[in-house]
Amino acid sequence: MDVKEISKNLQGDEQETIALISSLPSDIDFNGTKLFKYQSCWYDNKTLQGILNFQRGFEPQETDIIISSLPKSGTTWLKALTVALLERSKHSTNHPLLSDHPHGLVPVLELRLYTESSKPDLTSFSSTPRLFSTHVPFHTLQEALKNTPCKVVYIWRNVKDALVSLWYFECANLKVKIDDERSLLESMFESFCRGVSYYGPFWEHVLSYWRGSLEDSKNVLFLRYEELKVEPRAQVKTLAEFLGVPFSVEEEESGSVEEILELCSLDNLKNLEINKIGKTARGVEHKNFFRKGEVGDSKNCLTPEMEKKIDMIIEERFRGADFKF
Ligand code: PAP
Repeated sequence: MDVKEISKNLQGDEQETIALISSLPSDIDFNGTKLFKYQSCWYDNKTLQGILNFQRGFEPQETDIIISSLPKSGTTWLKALTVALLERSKHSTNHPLLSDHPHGLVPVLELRLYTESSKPDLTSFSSTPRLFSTHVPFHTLQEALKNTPCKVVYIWRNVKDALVSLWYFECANLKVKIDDERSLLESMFESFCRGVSYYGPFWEHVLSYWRGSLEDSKNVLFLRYEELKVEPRAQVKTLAEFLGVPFSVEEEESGSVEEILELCSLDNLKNLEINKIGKTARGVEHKNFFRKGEVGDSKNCLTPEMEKKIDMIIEERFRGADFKF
């Protein structure tokens, strides 16, 4: 698709948009999709349109909460936990998680709300706080937030596990057998290592939020999937405090933390009727978002050479950052 076609769907500022997209470097990812490099990360044209609309048109409110992640890094889990934390006093029965998938409850700004327009109708998000999500890196998000001190929660995951998770997800969506698609994993791996991958390179992404959390720890929380797996209780309490809804002593004593963890557990979410049968607004089957949720599962799929190459890239790119990786 050429730049003129891309600009066709954009609202306002068309000349500026044409000039902007024409000036961007482009490349091809593992499945032949043309990606554009914008603010140091890569997007297909539709996502890029959504991002530009989002940056131009979003009117943030100080009470907004934005969940952010690279795809396949624990987004669904974090969305469920956040909804469960915020809604815990309101819903003893009829919980929102029983009637919609976490992605339905917390839409992705650039992939759902801002795809067609820089002024989507957000009146259905009238309750406070408004809860949204994004996959864009921190610097790109900041432009959309326009200095408004919203709460941003970022989750990231061992990139080898995220890569393998993405492979399974693609195969499930394409309804192809994983064993027949080894070459797909190899192509994804190449794109991933080159840094030319959807929303990647992962190192730009993770480091952007890491720096953001160091600069503004009051408003940016940096979580890790593996830590949430190892010490869910402590991590969920940290999340609740960060969001301004800490657990009271009575709640802790009555088992409220455990209830939320159980409600949002992989097994529980996977077995909810709504997640067994439904589809997202983009047509993805809800069940495809729930698989094993294991730390280190990539070992079963990547060759030792692949692992070594990713480890070397991580080591080099994250050198100097003092977080566990
Ligand atoms: P998304 O980017 O498409 O939203 P995301 O939710 O970030 O996907 O990641 C999906 C992974 O989270 C899957 O990992 P796996 O392929 O290694 O199994 C999925 O199983 C896992 N996951 C989903 N829900 C939960 C949960 N409640 N607890 C733990 N892991 C979960």
